[in-house]
Amino acid sequence: MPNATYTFPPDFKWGVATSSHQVEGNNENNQWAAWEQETGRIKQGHQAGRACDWWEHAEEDFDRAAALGLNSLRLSIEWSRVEPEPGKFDEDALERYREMLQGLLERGLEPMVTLHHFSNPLWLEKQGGWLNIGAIAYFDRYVERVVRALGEQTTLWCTINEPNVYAVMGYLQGLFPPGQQDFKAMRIVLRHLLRAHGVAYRTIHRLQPAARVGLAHNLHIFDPAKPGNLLDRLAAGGLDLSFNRSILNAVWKGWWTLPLGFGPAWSLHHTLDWIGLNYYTRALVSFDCGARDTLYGRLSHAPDAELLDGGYGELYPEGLERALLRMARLGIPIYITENGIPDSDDDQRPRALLLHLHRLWRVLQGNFPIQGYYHWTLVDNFEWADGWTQRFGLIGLDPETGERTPRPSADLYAAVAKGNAITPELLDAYAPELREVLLPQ
Ligand code: IFM
Repeated sequence: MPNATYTFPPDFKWGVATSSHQVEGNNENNQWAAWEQETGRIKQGHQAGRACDWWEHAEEDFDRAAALGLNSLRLSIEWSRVEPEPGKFDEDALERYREMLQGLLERGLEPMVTLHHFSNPLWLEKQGGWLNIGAIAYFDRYVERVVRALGEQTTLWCTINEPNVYAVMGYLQGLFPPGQQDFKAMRIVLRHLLRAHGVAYRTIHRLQPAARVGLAHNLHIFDPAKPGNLLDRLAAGGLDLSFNRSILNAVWKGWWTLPLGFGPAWSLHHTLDWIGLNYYTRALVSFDCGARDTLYGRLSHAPDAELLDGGYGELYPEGLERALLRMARLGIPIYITENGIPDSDDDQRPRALLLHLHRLWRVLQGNFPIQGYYHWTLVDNFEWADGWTQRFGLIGLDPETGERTPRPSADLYAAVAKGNAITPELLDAYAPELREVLLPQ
C-alpha cells in the first residue's frame, strides 16, 4: 500500500524552464525576429516584442521563482546577443548573462544553461543556418566563449534544445523559420545539430572538467490508433524511430539510424552526462498513404481524450511515466527539462500538474536517477508560431503592460516544491476528484 503522501528524494531539483527568445524581449538580430515580420507566419500576427522583459528585469521573475520555493531554473543564452556578427563577441551581453546567473545563485536557484534553443543569429541564418555544415564550427566557437565567460556560475549545461522539433518544424512542416518542406533538408539539419552537440560536449569538458553536459530531447509518444492493425503499428513505429529513437541512438549508442542514415557516429558515442526529457503529449497514428509529411502516419488523439488548449494535443500524464522508463534504459541521470500544458484559465493545469508529478513519483520508486523536474514555464511567454495564443505560465502575463497574475497552479507548484511532496491536503485543495484516483482507499 503506498503512503498517502508522495514524497520526493531529499535533494530533488524543482525548477522552471524558459528560453531566451521567448522571454528576454527585443531580440532583433535572430531569425525569429525576421520571421515574425512576415505576414501569416505567427498566429494573429503576434510578435515576441518585449516578451517578459528579462533582458532588463529578469531578476524580478527570479524573485518570483525563489518565492515559489524552487531551487533551480533553466534558461538559454541568446547566441545573437553574444555574437552579433561572426567572430565578434559582445562582452556586455556576456556580462549581463553573468549577472543573471549570479542573481539565480544568490536566490538559491541553480542555473541550468541551454546553449541553443531554436534561435540563430541572423548572420548564420543568412549562411544557410544549420543546413550549412559550417554551423558546427561556428557553434563550437560560440560555446567555447560562453563557457569561458559563465563557467564560474554553472556546471550544468544543456547543449541543444529539441533538435528534432527544430528540424521537423523548420524543414518538414514549414511552421518555423525557414519554412521549408523538404525531408532531405530536415535530415541534414538534424545530423548537423547532433554533430554540433557532440563537438560542444567535448569542448565544454575540455574547458570545465566538472561540467555536466546533456541535451533536451522532446519525446513525443506515438501509439498505433488500432494496436491490432499492422500498418498502424508500422506507421507509429516509423514515427517513433524518426522522431525519438534515431536521436537517442546517435548521442548515446553513437550510431546513425534511419532516417538520419545508417552506420557509426562514433564521435557522438556517450556524449551525454545526463539526458533531458521534454514531455508534453502523445499522438495516435493511423497508416495513411497520403500523409507524406508525417511519414505516412495520420495523427489523431484518443476519442475519449481530454484535449488541451489550442489543439496542443491530449492530456496524457501516463506518457510521462512511459517516456521516463524509456529514457531510464540509457542508465544515466535524467532531468525532466520541460513539462507543462497551455491553459490560460488554469482549469486543467492543477490537475494535470498533480497527475504528471504522481507519474514522476511512481518512476522514482524504481530508484531511477531522476534528478529534477522543470515546469514549462514560470511566466507566459512567446510560444513561437502560436505567438501569445498559448499560455504555459504558472503566472499569467499581459504582454502589453507586463502585468503578472499568478494562477492557482503557481501556489500548488510552490506547495509541492516547498514540502517536497504531494499531500492529500493538496489534492483536496486543488483537484479533489483525484483523491479517488491517487489515494489508497
Ligand atoms: O515553448 C516550447 C519550448 O520552446 C520548447 N518545448 C515546448 C514548449 C511548449 O510548446
